[in-house]
Amino acid sequence: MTAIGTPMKRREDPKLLAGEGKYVDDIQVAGQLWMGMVRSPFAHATIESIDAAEAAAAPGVHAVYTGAQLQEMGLWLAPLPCAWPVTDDMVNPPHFPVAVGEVHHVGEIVAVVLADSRYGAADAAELVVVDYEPLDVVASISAAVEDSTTAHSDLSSNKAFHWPLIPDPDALDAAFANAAHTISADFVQQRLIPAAMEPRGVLAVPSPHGGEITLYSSTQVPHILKVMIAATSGISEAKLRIIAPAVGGGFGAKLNVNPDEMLSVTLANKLGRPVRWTETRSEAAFSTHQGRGQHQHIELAADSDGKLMGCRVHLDADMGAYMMLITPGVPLLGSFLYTGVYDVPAFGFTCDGYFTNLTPTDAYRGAGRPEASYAIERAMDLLALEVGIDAVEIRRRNYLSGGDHFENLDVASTLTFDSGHYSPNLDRALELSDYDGLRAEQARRRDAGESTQLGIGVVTYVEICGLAPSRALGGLNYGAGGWEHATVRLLPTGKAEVVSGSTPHGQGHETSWSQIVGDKLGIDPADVTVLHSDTAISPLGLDTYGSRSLSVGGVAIAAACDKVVAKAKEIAAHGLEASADDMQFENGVFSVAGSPDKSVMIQEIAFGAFTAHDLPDGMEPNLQEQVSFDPPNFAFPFGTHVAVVEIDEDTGDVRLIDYTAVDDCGNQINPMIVEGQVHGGIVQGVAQALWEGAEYDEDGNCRNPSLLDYLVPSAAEVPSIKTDFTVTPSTSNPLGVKGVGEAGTIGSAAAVINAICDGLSPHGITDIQMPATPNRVWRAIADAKGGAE
Ligand code: MCN
Repeated sequence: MTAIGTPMKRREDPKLLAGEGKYVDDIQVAGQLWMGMVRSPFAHATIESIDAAEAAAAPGVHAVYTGAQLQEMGLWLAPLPCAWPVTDDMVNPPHFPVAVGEVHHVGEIVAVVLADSRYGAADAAELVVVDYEPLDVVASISAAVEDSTTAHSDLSSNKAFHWPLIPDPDALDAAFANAAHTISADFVQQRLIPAAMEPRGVLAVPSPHGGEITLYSSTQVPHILKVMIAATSGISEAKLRIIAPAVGGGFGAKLNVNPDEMLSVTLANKLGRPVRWTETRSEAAFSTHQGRGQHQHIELAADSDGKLMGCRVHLDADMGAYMMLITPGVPLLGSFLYTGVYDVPAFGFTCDGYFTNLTPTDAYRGAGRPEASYAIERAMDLLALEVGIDAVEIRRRNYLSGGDHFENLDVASTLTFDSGHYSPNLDRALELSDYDGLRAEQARRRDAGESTQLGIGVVTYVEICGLAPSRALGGLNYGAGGWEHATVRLLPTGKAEVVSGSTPHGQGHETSWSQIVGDKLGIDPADVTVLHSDTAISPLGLDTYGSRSLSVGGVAIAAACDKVVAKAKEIAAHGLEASADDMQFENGVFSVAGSPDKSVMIQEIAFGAFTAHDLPDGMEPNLQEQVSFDPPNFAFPFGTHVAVVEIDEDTGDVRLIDYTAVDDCGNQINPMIVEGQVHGGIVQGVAQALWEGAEYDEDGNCRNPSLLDYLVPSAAEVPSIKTDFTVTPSTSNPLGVKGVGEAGTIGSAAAVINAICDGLSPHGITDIQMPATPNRVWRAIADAKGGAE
């Protein structure tokens, strides 16, 4: 049977497409109270007084609580958690679900109203009168670095941590001292506002007899949430059940422990009534963490042929107002990838994290890795210009291991890549994109002096994913492990049930996992039920992020199937009066080697294991096995992308007209899902390059919080994407798989900006800040021509 590798349609989709998905907001319970959040309109201010009398008296209002009152009620043992204190001396100001004394970003909650209806709660929240004393605001990374104003009044500096990774400082200095060519560049990774189709929402329901709480949350991380809420609130883990029902996308923004999650659980527990909240779109721009937010400085040293000798990187990273779950770890996730797919003998990376009075940052598709890929891939184009060779040639000359297939290769003295084979991947991308034809068309337009010029951008990215080895994560001060858990049951009727520790929210796990189980057990994938996203059903798990679900969780499922088959084989051998060593297993049938007529189907064994009438002596009944898989290494997918843009030189308008992606995620379980993941990921990176970016005024107000101003692309804005794949199996897991959930995003922003800069290179333009709006592009052209007319 070959379900693995077959492009099966996602079994999840018909229900979702028919509108039958049950999201948090669809779940109604009797007696529920709605939370209405009173949010700060100031980015930095002291709270002088709060008058909630009118709100409390409004119809349908049950209570209004300020932060101080909630603390007096003793609801929290500790502030909201940060699970990744990257250094021992990292500064981490307390972050309570409701502010006490001082607010640190626009949208921070200062009081919470509980009312009988959603709109009653929202209306009453408007009646709460808060007297603020505004304070000076740190509204950008630059202002934070300058440090003359601090984002937290009780801190003497905005700097939260300094994190160095310089394996050999002398070698790094020597590389730059002896280089024939050096380049130095600064890039801005603007803040991005995640915009999953389903906004975040919570519903906490106490059990009728009290003492136990079920939280329905639109989250990617029910298991992590359970541990963190228990640790922070003091409610026993055993009394908490977290359910992520249908979740309409997350993209990293639902990987957190949010004020609303803590508030709903602790208030429901206190009041004995269900408590709920669903964010509005505009609230999401303030209340849900944002992505990126970095200033990058990168330097490359190369010999006269353009062979890299050294790479030096410094980041100033915007934490926003507080450290959330993995805020400080995000920039470090990229730290190991600043040398890209290139053979760089000397490497150094430092990162300073800074507080600002803006919404906290945290994981967003790629989390640290698109940023790294952007810096090195933009810098490689600059090096090509400096050396005077083509963007393709500079890459080819520098690929790790010269493009030959390698396994377990140490990279820049930082970590070991599982496998890579870059040149064939590049070759396929050049062929599929008709690179030579594109260059010819570019030359024609240039010669003809056409107003619409062509730009071609090439990147070869690498990603670190499959987060992963618990020891390695511990070495980075991460507060959790990286294993994943799976249970596989063969039920009495021969159908299978899988309990998965990962938590899908658009990635098609039910389909992929049924393919793995179908093949491994030799049954029809349609006979496999996948259970997940409910901590009562799946008590062990570490959830979905970092493109880990297949390369860690899927592998755990495969291993659990192997254990089921091993046990079934013993039962089969017993029944057929043969030795287990002589048993063969193929397509769900056990047979005795050399006696094909002596056979039994796995479904029959399943029933026998259930009745337990005739099991081998000492064997436990039932066919149920579980595995916690902790891989020995991360997985490192890679790929080459070619972006083609048309630039209207009169208006600065940039159109992405063609995009080719040749990715390598090792062996594939479901090529159709893989392709969909690549498409979505690419569009997210293209959006950063061309359209998206949170803009703030000097008072820390977001100027484009609504989807009218914040330009999330639709299918109409992107060309159809040409995809193909090379297959370089991972050595980090027995399935040979690498993750793909973020891969498209890792290279695409750089590919698009490389294309724009390539198109503008005749003007001497070497960089355009993201997003490359028509205004920015037009101004760059005008400046290059000698000043804006
Ligand atoms: N797959 C495969 N073969 C491979 C690799 C993956 O068949 N070699 C399949 C897997 O079986 C799974 C899917 O592709 O069905 C994604 O697997 P994986 O790469 O392991 O990623 P995760 O499932 O862990 O998903 C997380 C990843 C992340 S980190 C973000 S952010 C993201 C993404 O997935 N957010 C998404 N993709 C998203 N897709 C949707 N629709 N919505 C989001 O919020």
